[in-house]
Amino acid sequence: MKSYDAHHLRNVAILGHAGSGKTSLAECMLYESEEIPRRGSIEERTTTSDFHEIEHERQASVFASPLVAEWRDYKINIIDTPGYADYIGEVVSSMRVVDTSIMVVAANHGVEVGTEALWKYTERFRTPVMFVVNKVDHEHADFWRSVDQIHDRFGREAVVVQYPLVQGAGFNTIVDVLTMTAYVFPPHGGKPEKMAIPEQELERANRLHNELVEIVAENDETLMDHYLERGNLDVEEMRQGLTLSLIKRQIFPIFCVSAKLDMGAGRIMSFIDIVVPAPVEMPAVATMGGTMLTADPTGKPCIFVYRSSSEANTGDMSYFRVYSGTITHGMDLVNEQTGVTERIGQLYVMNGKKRIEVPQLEAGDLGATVKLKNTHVNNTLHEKGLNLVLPAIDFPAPKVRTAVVLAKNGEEDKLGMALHHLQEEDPTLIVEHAADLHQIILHGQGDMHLQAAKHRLASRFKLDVNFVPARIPYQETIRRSINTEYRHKKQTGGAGQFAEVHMRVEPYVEGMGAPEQLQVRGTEVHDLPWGGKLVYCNCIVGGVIDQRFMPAILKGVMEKMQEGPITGSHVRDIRVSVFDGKMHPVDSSEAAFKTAGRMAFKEAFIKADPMLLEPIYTVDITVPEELTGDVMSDLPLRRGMIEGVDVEGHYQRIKVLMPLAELDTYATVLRSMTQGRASYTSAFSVYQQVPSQLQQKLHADYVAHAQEEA
Ligand SMILES: Nc1nc2c(ncn2[C@@H]2O[C@H](COP(=O)(O)OP(=O)(O)O)[C@@H](O)[C@H]2O)c(=O)[nH]1
Ligand SMILES: [Mg+2]
Repeated sequence: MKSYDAHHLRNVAILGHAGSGKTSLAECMLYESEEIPRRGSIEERTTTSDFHEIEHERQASVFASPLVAEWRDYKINIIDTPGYADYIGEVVSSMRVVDTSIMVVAANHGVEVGTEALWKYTERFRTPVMFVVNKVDHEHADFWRSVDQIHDRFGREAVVVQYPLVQGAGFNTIVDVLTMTAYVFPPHGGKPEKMAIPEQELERANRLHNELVEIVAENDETLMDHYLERGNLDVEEMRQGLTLSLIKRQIFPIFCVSAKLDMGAGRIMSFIDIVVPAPVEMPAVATMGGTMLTADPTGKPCIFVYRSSSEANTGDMSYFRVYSGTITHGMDLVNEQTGVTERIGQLYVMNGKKRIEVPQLEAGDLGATVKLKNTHVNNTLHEKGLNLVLPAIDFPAPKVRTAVVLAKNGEEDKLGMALHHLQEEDPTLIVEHAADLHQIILHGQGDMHLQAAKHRLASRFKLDVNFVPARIPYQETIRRSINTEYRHKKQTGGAGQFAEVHMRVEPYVEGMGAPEQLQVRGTEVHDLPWGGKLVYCNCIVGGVIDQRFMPAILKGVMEKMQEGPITGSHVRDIRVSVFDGKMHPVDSSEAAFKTAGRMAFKEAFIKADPMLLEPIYTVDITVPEELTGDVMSDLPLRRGMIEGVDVEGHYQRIKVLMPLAELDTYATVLRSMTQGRASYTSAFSVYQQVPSQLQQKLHADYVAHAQEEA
């Protein structure tokens, strides 16, 4: 494949609700541009884009697939993205490096939840958008209803460029009101015959044509002048005007296709070539230091890595966009984040699992190379001597979690490495080695996302794992002050153990006074790694406990703070004052005092009105108006505390505080309650008291399992 410059490159991402036909459309584009000899289908599991086993099993895309089509004098880089919200990470990283979004809407369903969610991302990334209404051959296709919904949800800037002459089974003609031509397709699709628009359609076609011309003219003063003078715009003026309006998001043209019948993809590619902005026409990209990068092939070489993958088919690859300069095989580039110099080996463009070697990649292009050793997603690489960092992709925070356990022991190291790999490839998958919970926890975007990770562990890394519920990181504290004494005495064979400790255990609050009626000789304040404090006061008088045993007592207390008496959870916000005790001239030792310290603390804690705390999250739920009532009335059942409701277009946003214990199942609950039409984000907020009944139950469970000996 030859090298293309930034005037002859186009970068598009195909977006849309799951099942709208993105992968099928991409397949048509590859087939029509003769990139592939045969058109694959979802049903036969033969598309270029969905080549992973899991995608075949599910008959749906899981990964974003970089593809490439050469159409006339242009190279179109296409990233086919998955539609399910669970794989949003793949969409976000793709959108970061393309210029234009193609939003596919299925004519039989119209605007769906996914369409709306993805629309928000096009706003965030400020990409031009083309709508493609697919499946106009479908028996329930309603192109005009889809257009109405697009207008309603995304504004009047969405304008019809094409419409089907007849929908459903009889579909074979597209009326194009930009070229004012009817494209009539042969029964098996492909190349259409250009015909005059039928007489009876002319009125509608002319009206739509004029609407299109007017909106283009409105967006540019010079064009408006010409339009007013002549009552029309010539072809070149229309092209210029459309490109400018697309860039400024003042127009969202609507096209129609049947990907199933291969009717319409060619015309979409021609529009992409001629009208959709080239990388050079897009606004310059600012680096973190404020340097502006334009798609200049003679500029300083600079690339940004947006994706990394490890495939049996292709090997490990790093995917990047060239933001400036020209990248050639064998070039040395400095990774600004890791400081390492990487030699770029072979350069490729990808068509699904097929790698096509290219001699060079110019500014504005997308490409791949064999995985660079010390380079990760979000890294910027550039020529030596520069100092450029492109802004990182802002991946959405995880929504669900599960604990991972190996089906068989002995593969712990392998699992650790495999999980590291998965996280490297997919930054929306977060691996947490939760030492306090004794679990490895996987955080992801949804159940399907986690299941895909499990599938990948099995297929790519030959690791069999099970998912079990993630434990809740409860915390324990007390509400009352208690004095206690504990004597540890043991005679085992010759040597004995002896230590007696008297301590006061109190709830710690910021700014509290010194321990009453005790003489404080020293105070240590320990910030606990899990939050909260332990304050340790030495109140020993007359040397009843030797100074050298004081740290041992603290150690014992700390041991119990790590694994609290109520549920084995971390303990926080405690003041311990050791004020009396006894030693034995021979049998006292650090070990004995440590045990005495631990046991004294435990006994005091249990008597000091202990309280269990649980993590509470702020949950921000977005739900279609008509479902708000259902969602709101369900929240109290999940111990949700509603904080407020806001209106956002056709949606309502409910802000609610919810315990993590409930949130863990909420993704599934909300999906089934709203057929997937609601979504949420969540973030840790505070620790709050667990209801006493639940505390009693958790304590009983813990006591039944835990055994402790002094
Ligand atoms: N009737 C009809 N079905 C289509 C069309 N395009 C795709 N499909 C079917 O819709 C389903 C989803 O297609 P796919 O390309 O995987 O959608 P994606 O999830 O958006 O990538 C598959 O069963 C396709 O065969 C079309 O133009 N007409
Ligand atoms: Mg797909």
